[in-house]
Amino acid sequence: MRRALLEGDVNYKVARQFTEEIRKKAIGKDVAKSLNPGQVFIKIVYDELQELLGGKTSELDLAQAIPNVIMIAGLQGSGKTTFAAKLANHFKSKGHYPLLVACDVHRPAAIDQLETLGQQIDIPVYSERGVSAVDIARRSIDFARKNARDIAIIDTAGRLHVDEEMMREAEEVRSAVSPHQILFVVDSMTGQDAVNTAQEFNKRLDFNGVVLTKLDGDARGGAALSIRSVVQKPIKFVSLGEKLDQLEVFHPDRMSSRILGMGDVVTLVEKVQQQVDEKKAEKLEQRLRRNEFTLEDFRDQLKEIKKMGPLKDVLSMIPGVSGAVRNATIDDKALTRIEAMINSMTISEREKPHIIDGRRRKRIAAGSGTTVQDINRLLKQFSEMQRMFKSLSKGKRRLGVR
Ligand SMILES: Nc1nc2c(ncn2[C@@H]2O[C@H](COP(=O)(O)OP(=O)(O)OP(=O)(O)O)[C@@H](O)[C@H]2O)c(=O)[nH]1
Ligand SMILES: [Mg+2]
Repeated sequence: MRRALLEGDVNYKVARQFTEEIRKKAIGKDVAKSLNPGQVFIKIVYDELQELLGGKTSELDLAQAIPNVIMIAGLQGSGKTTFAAKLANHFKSKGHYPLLVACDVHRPAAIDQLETLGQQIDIPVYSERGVSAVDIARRSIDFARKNARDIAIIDTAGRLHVDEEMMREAEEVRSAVSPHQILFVVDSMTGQDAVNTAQEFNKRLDFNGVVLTKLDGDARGGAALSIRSVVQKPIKFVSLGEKLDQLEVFHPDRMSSRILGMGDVVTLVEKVQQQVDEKKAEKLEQRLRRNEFTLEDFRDQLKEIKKMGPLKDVLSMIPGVSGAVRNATIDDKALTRIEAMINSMTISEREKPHIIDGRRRKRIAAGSGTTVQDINRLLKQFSEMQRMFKSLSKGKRRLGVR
């Protein structure tokens, strides 16, 4: 599990702490009759993830002041300007009158970018050219007051790396306008680095909350886990695309589902859940290889699958399958029916299914409460399966695989 977390960009210290916590909680835990140990374990992991992500949703509180000042900070390209516009749009849709403030005076096109975004969502942008960031910030507050804008969102300049000049400028802007909220924007694709950057910004600016951007990509959300627990500041929003309405309030419970739903952690949990006796599996593999797979082995396999819980849950844990399975109806009774049919066979019938003639089929159907058609179908499927194993093991031999 720790390895899976590391691969998912979770900081190593956080991963260690997390697995230790899970271990403590899982060992000695009573398993309710209606659940199996695997399900209980997943629940423990889910709860712990949610706790690590902050427990409950942390709303962005607005102060009584007019205007409310929200300052945005973060590295270059992290998505500050895009987020500033998204946030303005978010407040507008809740009946507020935001003002965007262009304090990135270092990159020539930065002001234009914010102005273009402002136009798209019909929100004014305060900007001045050839003036320092601090002056723009200060004057924008007056402008907001005079123009009845109740929230000022200040977009600041980013740098490629944390550097002294950028930090100083951000600190100056902060002391000039005393923001009610400072939000730190971080690109969730930056993985482990995100934690270091967050720590640096937190040291200098003591920000109030975190915004994770680019979660629409294949970032695994590990950054979210690490930042939250290393800097102890809540994640407020997640940004999920370039369109200005692709912003979501951060919900720890949904994020833990996302992390679990990704398969990385789940595959490991699955291993715990399967509880397959390795020796048994090895024996089975040998039988398969020697082409001795019988209906009896088949029945044992079905039992293993059933042990893992409802078939739908089992399937939905396989990465990539979950979406399709969620809406499908899967008949767990089918497994029980097959088991009943095999149980009604004699040992020699299970080992040599070809001896099962019409009379025997009738007897097995009657014994298992099924029909002759059901028996026909099972035997046909089983012989197809055997054929498949046969061709698989032949193929392996040809490829020189043991
Ligand atoms: N896919 C995706 N792209 C995003 C997201 N947020 C921002 N972007 C893109 O990332 C790039 C950088 O975003 P900006 O908002 O300009 O980042 P910035 O932090 O203001 O950058 P600087 O001002 O140069 O420091 C742009 O191409 C955005 O369209 C997001 O949530 N998802
Ligand atoms: Mg920008």
